[in-house]
Amino acid sequence: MKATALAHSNTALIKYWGKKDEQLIIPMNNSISITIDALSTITTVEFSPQYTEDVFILNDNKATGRAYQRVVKHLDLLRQEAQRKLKAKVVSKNNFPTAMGLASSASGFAALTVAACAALGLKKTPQELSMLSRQGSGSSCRSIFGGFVEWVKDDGTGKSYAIQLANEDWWDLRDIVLILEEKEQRQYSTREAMRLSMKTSPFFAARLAATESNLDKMRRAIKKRDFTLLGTVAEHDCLLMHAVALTSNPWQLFWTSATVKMMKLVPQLREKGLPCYFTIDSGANMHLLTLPEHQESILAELEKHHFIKKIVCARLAGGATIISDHLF
Ligand code: 2P0
Repeated sequence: MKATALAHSNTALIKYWGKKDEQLIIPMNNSISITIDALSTITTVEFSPQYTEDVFILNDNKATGRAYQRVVKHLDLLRQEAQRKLKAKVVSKNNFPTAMGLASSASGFAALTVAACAALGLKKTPQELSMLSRQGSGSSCRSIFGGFVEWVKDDGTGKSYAIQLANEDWWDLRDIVLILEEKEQRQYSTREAMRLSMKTSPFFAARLAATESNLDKMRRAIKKRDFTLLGTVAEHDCLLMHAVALTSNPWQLFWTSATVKMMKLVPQLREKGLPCYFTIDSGANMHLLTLPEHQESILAELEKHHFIKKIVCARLAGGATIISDHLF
């Protein structure tokens, strides 16, 4: 009863921000993302009578507190599905430092769901895996799939899961991940920030009203491989999400001065004839979206700016998969 899975992180082009159901993690709006290869998690799960309690080891450290509790809760959900009671050992490794302020819950919960279901002998379709993963961490339901992915808030029957809009070979988009701050400086967890935004920001409803049309534009941009449309809409939706966060009570500002510097640089790069657009999640770091033919020139420009701490170049990746090399 042991299995190992590999899953990649994803970058939201239309953001998930606000839950209709906090327990089941049903979002207020559909979201669209790309699954990217540079940030990934490998997780091995083993269920065995030899374990007297669940153990979770992340990047060689035994997890405790909230991180541990979230994993145990997710294992409980999967055990319930399989009608098993065995405790598990979970060993997980990110190929990027967790403290870098980059999302690890998406790749983390997708890998955990796929590995644990296989270890429990649960035969699940990708759609079912996506629904299970969603209950661990919302954005992870998109990482079950590769390429371009939409998380559907409700399929008409009350079910919420991700679907693939196009696979990773459809369009060679590039996501240049700019590490601007190496330590997370958040006052609130993303989960809490989302809750505060929904409860208190007068802009929450306005963003929600704009989202249907932005989703339509994004689907069209992907279908037609229209980079200007994709970039413009992604940048706009990112700013809508941050405007909501900023106008919540207490207010949430995820950017640092380095983020703002970088935001101002992006239109200047475009004026120099380098097509690129930014998107930012609930942190200070930035994703710069571009096309392969412009990547080298953009990197040469970015090298001039020493406030950028690290650059990770990503391409689109496939969905979460079982792999044969176990971590223990
Ligand atoms: C997204 N984020 O669409 C948005 C944009 C952050 C900013 O999904 O509470 O860690 O576990 O469902 O999935 C991060 O939220 O939150 C996220 P939970 P999650 O990518």
